[in-house]
Amino acid sequence: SRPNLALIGATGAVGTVMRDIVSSRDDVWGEVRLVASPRSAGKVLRVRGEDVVVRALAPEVFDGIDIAIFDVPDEVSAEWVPIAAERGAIVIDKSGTFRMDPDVPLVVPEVNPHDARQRPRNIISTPNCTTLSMMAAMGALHAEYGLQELVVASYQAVSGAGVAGSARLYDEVEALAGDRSIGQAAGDVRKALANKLPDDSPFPAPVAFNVVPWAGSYKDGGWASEELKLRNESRKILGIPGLKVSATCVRVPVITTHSLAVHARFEREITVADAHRVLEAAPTVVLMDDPANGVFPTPADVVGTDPTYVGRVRQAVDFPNTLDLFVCGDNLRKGAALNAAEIAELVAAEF
Ligand code: 11C
Repeated sequence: SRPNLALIGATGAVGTVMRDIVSSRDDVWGEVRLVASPRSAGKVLRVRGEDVVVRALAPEVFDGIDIAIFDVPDEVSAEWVPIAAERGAIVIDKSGTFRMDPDVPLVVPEVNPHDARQRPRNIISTPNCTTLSMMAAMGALHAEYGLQELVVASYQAVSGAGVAGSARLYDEVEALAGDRSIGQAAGDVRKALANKLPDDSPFPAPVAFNVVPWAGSYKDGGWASEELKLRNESRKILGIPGLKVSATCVRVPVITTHSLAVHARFEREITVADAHRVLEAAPTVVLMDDPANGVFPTPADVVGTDPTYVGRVRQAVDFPNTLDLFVCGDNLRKGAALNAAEIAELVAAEF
């Protein structure tokens, strides 16, 4: 039979892409129910070519629901995911709340699909969009060459911070456009924005004409939460508890698509040709690696598409068994909605 699906957080940045993805992939669903905060209840949104009225989050919205995909803030998931699971829905949760719970699998279908079957709490988590942006590629390389260490620098798009993140970059660019005196003196971008925009940016510094070495919340030792998530989640997904990971997460003036510069050390000797062979064989990875002819992935060229793109694969000159490479992935698609939809389809196949 066809399971009934609920999308919780249907009006957010990821929710919008989620409706598009559910509408364009093979339709395996019975009812598709849209749920959001009371503020958005009553709105009419399109999904699968039909108008659906958004319902306010309440215990009853899970009645008759088999699978519920949550994309809401951590604290909303903490409260509502257990309610949905107790009422019989299998929950796929995008928040950070349950990802490291040993009784909750953290799943990337290309890497650890079998983990989705062990879900004692009726909850499956889907990873952080930064972690996800490299998982299909790194999982494929790990399967053959055994990953030991990852050093990563991220170049994260503003839509990782939701609708407000994208709105802020558009507003900043508009506020600064045409002023060719800007970006030449310390603090001038900040000052120009302070005169034109409210002081309510989701980012701790101007993001237009700038890069911001911070993503997420403050953690002990000066780490940003995104950097620790990248470490902990990579270990769990790949099933390598001792994987050495160090990351620096940076926000850049890109609307959507996260990029990562990855320095990866393997157990076995690996050449660029080896990596090309593995990545070309990985069904959801696209290799774009011909830099002599200007071929490498950039966010502007991959946004709105599903695969993980890899380029700039090089053998690290001074490090044995080590590659450097550049990865791009749409943070709202594979980084969020698409991965959740793929997990939901894995579960739906059990019905
Ligand atoms: C960002 N990756 O780009 C974040 C947003 O743990 O799912 C998602 C946070 C998370 O800001």
